[in-house]
Amino acid sequence: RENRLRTLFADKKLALNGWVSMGNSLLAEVLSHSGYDAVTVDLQHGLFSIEAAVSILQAISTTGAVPLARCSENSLGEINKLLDAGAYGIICPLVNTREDAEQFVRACHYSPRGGRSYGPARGVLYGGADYFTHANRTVLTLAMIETKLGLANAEAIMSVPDLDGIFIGPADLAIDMGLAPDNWKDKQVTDAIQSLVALGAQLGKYIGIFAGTVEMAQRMKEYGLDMVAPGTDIQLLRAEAQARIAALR
Ligand code: 3PY
Ligand code: MG
Repeated sequence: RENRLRTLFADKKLALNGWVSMGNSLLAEVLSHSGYDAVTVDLQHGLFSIEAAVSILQAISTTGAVPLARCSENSLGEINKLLDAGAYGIICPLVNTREDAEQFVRACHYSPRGGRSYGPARGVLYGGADYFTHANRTVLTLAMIETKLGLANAEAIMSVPDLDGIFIGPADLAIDMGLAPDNWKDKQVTDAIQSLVALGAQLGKYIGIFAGTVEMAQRMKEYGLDMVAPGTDIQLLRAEAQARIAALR
């Protein structure tokens, strides 16, 4: 099966990415039915482990949303399990150097392009019986740039062969710049985001970002991002609960 995120990228269309940080497959199924182009299972900040991620990936793949996962760290073992479980793309946190990016890309590709080990139990169910022959080119690899070091090394990171692109972590980046995590409007952060978007356009790489509010997501759309994740499941639930309570108090 093709990866529809690649088609959207080729057509220069913005992809909207849902974010699962609660370890419940029904919630993931509900979210995935809402019309997102992709839904990400977050193993880094989601308070659950790999077993829960499997049923969440199953829930996402009952819909047309492309199942993605954010691994908890740059680990061959965990990344291989997530791909075996049917993730069609991996977002890797805290990629700070070219070496980090090379390690990440190797974990996502079978030899000779990498060192991924074979055993795609659900990969073949989601991706098709020919999974092995196309996995290296269908699975999307996004390295997170979310530190000053990562930002300084952005061009070297983005130049790694077989890395599809980056996913910007504005909260960690703001913290590393000495700002509050939600201070994305600070010029240091917006300048960084815009320079990464320009670099992506120059190098033909995919650029995604997390945006906790609708206002931020709209601004990121204006900046020309390829993918925006407009809030986590928890953020959506809280915002809507608070809005309804405020409307009725
Ligand atoms: C960040 O903003 O640091 C993130 O990792 C968002 O997912
Ligand atoms: Mg982060």
